[in-house]
Amino acid sequence: IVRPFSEIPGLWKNGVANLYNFWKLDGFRNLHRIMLQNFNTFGPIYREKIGYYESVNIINPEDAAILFKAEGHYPKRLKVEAWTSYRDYRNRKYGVLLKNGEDWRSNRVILNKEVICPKVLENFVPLLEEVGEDFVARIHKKIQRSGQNKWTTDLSQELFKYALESVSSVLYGERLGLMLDYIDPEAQHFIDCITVMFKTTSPMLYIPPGLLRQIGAKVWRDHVEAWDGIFNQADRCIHNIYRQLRQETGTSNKYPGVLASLLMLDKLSIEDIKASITELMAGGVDTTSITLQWTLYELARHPSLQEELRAEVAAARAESQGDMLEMLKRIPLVKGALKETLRLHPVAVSLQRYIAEDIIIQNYHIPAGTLVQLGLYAMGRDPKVFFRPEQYQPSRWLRTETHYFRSLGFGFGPRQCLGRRIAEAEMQIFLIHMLENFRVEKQRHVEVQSTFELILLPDKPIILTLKPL
Ligand code: HEM
Ligand code: 2DC
Repeated sequence: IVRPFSEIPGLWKNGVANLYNFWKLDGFRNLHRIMLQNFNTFGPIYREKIGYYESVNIINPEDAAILFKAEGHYPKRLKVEAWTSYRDYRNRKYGVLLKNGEDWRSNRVILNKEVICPKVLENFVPLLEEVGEDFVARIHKKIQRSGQNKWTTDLSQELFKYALESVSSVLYGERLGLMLDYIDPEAQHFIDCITVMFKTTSPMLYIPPGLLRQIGAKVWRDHVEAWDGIFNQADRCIHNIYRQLRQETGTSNKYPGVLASLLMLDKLSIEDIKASITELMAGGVDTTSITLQWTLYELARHPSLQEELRAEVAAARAESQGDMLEMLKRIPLVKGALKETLRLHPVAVSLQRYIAEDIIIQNYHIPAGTLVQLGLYAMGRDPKVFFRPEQYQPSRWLRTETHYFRSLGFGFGPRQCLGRRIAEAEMQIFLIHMLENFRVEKQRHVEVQSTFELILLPDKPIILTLKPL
């Protein structure tokens, strides 16, 4: 017998009281741990209301499958009101990240062909390979300058620059020059704005931005300033390409980048293109760089695994005579390492959908229109889902262990991460170059955990030592 929605366990009756308790637990930065704890208290399904944010939370892969089967033709995530409010406030168009319904679908279908379809990979790989080589050269230089034949540092800033350089080279078909000694202060400002934008978003998940705006709250003002910085920089890059394209006479056969391809295709309005390119540029920095940072951290903690990966890369290099596209087909363990990183350190604490039809999960009835969240962080650490979840074991992704709805770091289905192919290629190429050039070590006795700033970030600086091989 199916139990009614109202009987789902959890705290959902008093949103304001729950928000107060959440705030006392420093929930704005602990969301992932609070979710984990809620699953321990209530079991594999619970209902919750914090402030004005109401959801049903699930953790099992089998339940995730039910959720995604009910996402409908126009899958819809939690509406991040801080982001839509900014655009409404400044009169800017929503891109694919924030659109919904038919408007989302028609834009997404066109973007898919230029950004995520497998055949564009051959255009991206040479561009990303060049950035990877420049990154390695930059690190060698830093090591030389240190005079110690090694470099010990927090790599975050370097990785932000690597990620921005990579995504820009793919979007614009040209380099920003962030691997050089002197970098454009505007680019650095862009990077800083993204961090602030994410950080200021999380309180506004629970307190409506409209209200915060009315009372002139600092968090809203900082958020607006951050998006302004992001849009200004993206506008500059976009205008630059637009102008070049109009002046261009002869046709070169060099890949011109995603933006120019979209402009020439002429299927989306210029305003729609600008909106989505801006989102791609902003979404392409912290996500991959943090994931790479966590991966280097795990490789530093597991030296013999690091050697195994190095051997795989060396063999792949030999077999493919250095053809990077071929190499990427021969590094299953490197790919497993990235999946393993996203299992233990996902960028997104949860995946969510407003379900399009009624469903039954854990024998509870859930009506259409409900916001259902899959606790991705909690699932990745659940011993019922992953054997010895605390162990970083890339090889688990090679074995016959079931992978059914377990590898969801980029989301699922037609609404999954649009930047997925770029992110995967960028991260794989980065690891190939790093493994071929440096041994990565870390200080002993420093345990790094996650903190929630809309995306999950390391809670303290990760200090690594790079030594040339
Ligand atoms: C959406 C994760 C990198 C752009 C998403 C979603 C996740 C995600 C979980 C939501 C998917 C869903 O609801 O099913 C990641 C991870 C990354 C990464 C783990 C890297 C390790 C990137 C990059 C870009 C990007 C590099 C841009 C180049 C986007 C966009 C969306 C999105 C535009 C919204 C797509 C839509 O609504 O149709 N990402 N992402 N992401 N991501 Fe990523
Ligand atoms: C944050 O409870 C926690 O990929 C909330 O590249 C639910 C939620 C909703 C949407 C998620 C967000 C979480 C985490 C960050 C995500 C975002 C959708 C897209 C975004 C996962 C899980 C991200 C990082 C995009 C960002 C694009 C950029 C232009 C802001």
